[in-house]
Order: sequence, then structure tokens, then C-alpha cells
Amino acid sequence: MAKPNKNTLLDWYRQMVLIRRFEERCAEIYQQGLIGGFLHLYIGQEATGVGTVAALRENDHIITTYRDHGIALAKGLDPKAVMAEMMGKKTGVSGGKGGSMHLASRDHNFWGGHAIVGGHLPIAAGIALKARYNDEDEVTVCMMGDGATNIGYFHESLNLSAVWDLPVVWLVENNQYGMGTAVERASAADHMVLKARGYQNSRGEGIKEGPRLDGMDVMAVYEGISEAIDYASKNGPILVESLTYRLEGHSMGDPQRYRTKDEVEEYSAKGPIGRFRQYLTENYKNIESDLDKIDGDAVEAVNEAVAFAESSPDPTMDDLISNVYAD
Ligand SMILES: Cc1ncc(C[n+]2csc(CCOP(=O)(O)OP(=O)(O)O)c2C)c(N)n1
Ligand SMILES: [Mg+2]
Repeated sequence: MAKPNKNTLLDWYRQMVLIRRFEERCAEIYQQGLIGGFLHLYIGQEATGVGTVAALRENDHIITTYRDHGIALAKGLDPKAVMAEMMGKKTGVSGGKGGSMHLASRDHNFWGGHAIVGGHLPIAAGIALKARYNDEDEVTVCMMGDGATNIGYFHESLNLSAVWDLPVVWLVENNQYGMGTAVERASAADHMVLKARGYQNSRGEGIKEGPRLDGMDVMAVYEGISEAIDYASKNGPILVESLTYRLEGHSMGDPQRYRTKDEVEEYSAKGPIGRFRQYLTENYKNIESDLDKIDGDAVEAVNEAVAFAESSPDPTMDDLISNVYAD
């Protein structure tokens, strides 16, 4: 694992700030009716997404849930095309036919953006099977929520990954809630990584029970996921947990009666961006001006993205029926 240098750390900060500003703007324009459908914000969870994407090697794959904007931007998809997708425009990353929950880019080995809870886990197993079958050193990182670990797809996919010894990192983003349901109300296992044990044989072989990472610390996530990818590439499947917190509602319009304002404020005070900024200012002299410039550039990039998306055309009737079936 390469130790991140100052420029790398600044780039992670840039990605986290871009994601935050991008989503704050999405929330605003959603209220104005410019974004349709559901909108699930990643605010609070940026360190997990950015640290994970940073750990991917060139040919590795990543796939995630409907809470996907952060992964798309960290993966380097153009914010303009991502914003256009949010607004259902032809210039969007999915041609305007997917929207917020279905961002994807084959060129980036980013396989989406999936609306059905757990529905992408079998797809992740399939991507990993392709690598195993062809003897290619490619690891698939499959991100999911804590709630997804209670669904049938989780069992099917983890079981097969152990039976077939697939190079996959199952990464649970434990943000403490699945919609309005706290983890302990829905899951028998309190630590998500314990679920690996159901996919081990009597000799302890199978899915490795991985670490519980501090998902609010981008550097801890980067290190933990780098090690997990290395493990998966050499040995097979591993289950990792990232402890994080969703600072906004489940999706837009969530009255959030299942948690207190104090709880949200407590996590907000130790949010991943402020914490990382503090680390950088304490460890690198005169870095403030770099950070301030990044902050300003992020606002600029989001303004440009909105302008681009607003002036982009809608998909046509022909677009509606294109790419429905493979040629
Ligand atoms: C199969 C299925 N059941 C229910 C839903 C509705 N639903 C959308 S998100 C969600 C909660 C998932 O929680 P979690 O996996 O913890 O992810 P988080 O939203 O916290 O990121 C539910 C129940 C769905 N999309 N798909
Ligand atoms: Mg959750």
C-alpha cells in the first residue's frame, strides 16, 4: 500500500468537499423540482467513499447502492454529466434514463448505482466470478448498507463468494439506520462483520471476518480497504465494516422521528470533512490557502455542473427505447 503524500491527501480533501457541495446543491434544486424521483444523500459518509475509491487498484471494480453520488464523483466521473443525470438529461452519465440512483460508468469500472436493496450483491459476485474464471487479478468492492445485510441477496451472494472463492470485498457501510430502523432493531448481529462466520467451514475457511473501520476517517478507510483488497486478491472474499453516520435524512422529505437532533449534532461536530481538514492543518504548514482554494473550486465546479445540466436537452422518444436490449 502506497503511503499517501501531501498531494494525494489534498486530492482526497478535494473529492470530499466536491461531494458535499454537489449534494447540498442537489438538495436545493430537488426542492425546486429540477430533480425527480428519489434523492439519497451521502452527506456524512464521504470519508468511506473517498477512502474506498482511493484504495482501488487500476483494474478493480466497484459497485454500490442508490446512495451513489459520492462514489461516482470520487471515481472521477465528470460532475457535469453526473448533475445532468440527476436532472434526467440526455447528457447524463446514463443518458438521463437512470437518475440519482443509477449512476454508472463502464469506463471507470463503476457498475452503479442500484435501487433495490441488496440487488447489486449477486451482480458483484458475477463481476468477481469473471475475474476468477479468467484468472485476472481484479478485485470487486461491493458496498452496501447495514440494512442490506438482512436481505436474501446477501446470503445468496456471500455464500457463493465463499463456495467459489471469489476476489470480492463485501463492504458494509454501517450508518446505524436502514431508513428509520436502527441496526439493533433489525439485525441479530450487532457487528456486521460477524456475519462472515456464517460463510466459514469447520476449518475456518471461507469469508474472512475483516475489520470494523472508522468510517469517518478517510485515511483509516484507505488503509483498511487497501489491506482488504490485497487479501481478496490473494485469498478470496472478505467482509469489512465501515462505521459511519448519515447526517441527512434517508432520502428527501424524511421527518427523522427515529433519532434526536442531539444525536445528529454530535455526529455533525465530528464529521469527516472538518476532521480531515483539522488533521491537514495540524500536520502540514501553510496548507490553509490550498484548502481554501479547493473549497472555492468545488463551488465553482458545482455551479458549472448545474449550468451544463440545465442547458442540456432531454432524452428523445428514440432514446427511451435505445439500450434496452443488448445488440
Ligand atoms: C428490496 C427492497 N426493499 C425495500 C426497499 C426500500 N428501501 C430503500 S432504502 C432502504 C433501507 C436500506 O438501508 P441500508 O441498507 O442500511 O442503507 P442506507 O440507506 O442506510 O444507506 C429500504 C428499506 C428497497 N429499495 N428494496
Ligand atoms: Mg444504513
